Amino acid sequence: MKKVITYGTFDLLHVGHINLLKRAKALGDYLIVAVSTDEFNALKNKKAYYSYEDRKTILEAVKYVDLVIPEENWEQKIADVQKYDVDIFVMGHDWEGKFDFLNDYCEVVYLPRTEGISTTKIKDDLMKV
Ligand code: C2G
Repeated sequence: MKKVITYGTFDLLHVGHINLLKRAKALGDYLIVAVSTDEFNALKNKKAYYSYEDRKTILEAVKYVDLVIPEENWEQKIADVQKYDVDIFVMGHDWEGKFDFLNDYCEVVYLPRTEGISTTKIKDDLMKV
């Protein structure tokens, strides 16, 4: 079984996230999503609209996702890859190069982002309504 992992906040889930999750799953047989906790989001200077628990529940309902785990810090990725026996680490290409150190542990794949959509854009557009 080829296992894939990806990380993110995944707030206000949108087609950009779904496209990422769909392509990540297509690279293997089992997709793990590490969702940023509310505390870790604060470290990323992000304030999600949905709580960690709600973002976890929403992602667990996505057909491409097999397991959701908490992302609590920047340092957990190597341990996660080893703990879950991950073959491929996937992120959107806005992170290009940032996680190449994982190449010692698994394949690292950066996928093109979906243009024209982001959680920030959704929030900004709704402010204009
Ligand atoms: N994404 C995408 N297209 C978009 C928006 C997001 O492909 N239009 C991808 C991002 O590149 C990322 C994933 O969806 O791979 C989740 O995006 P965010 O929730 O914004 O994740 P981020 O805050 O970048 O957290 O340790 C890694 C961090 O936790 C990543």
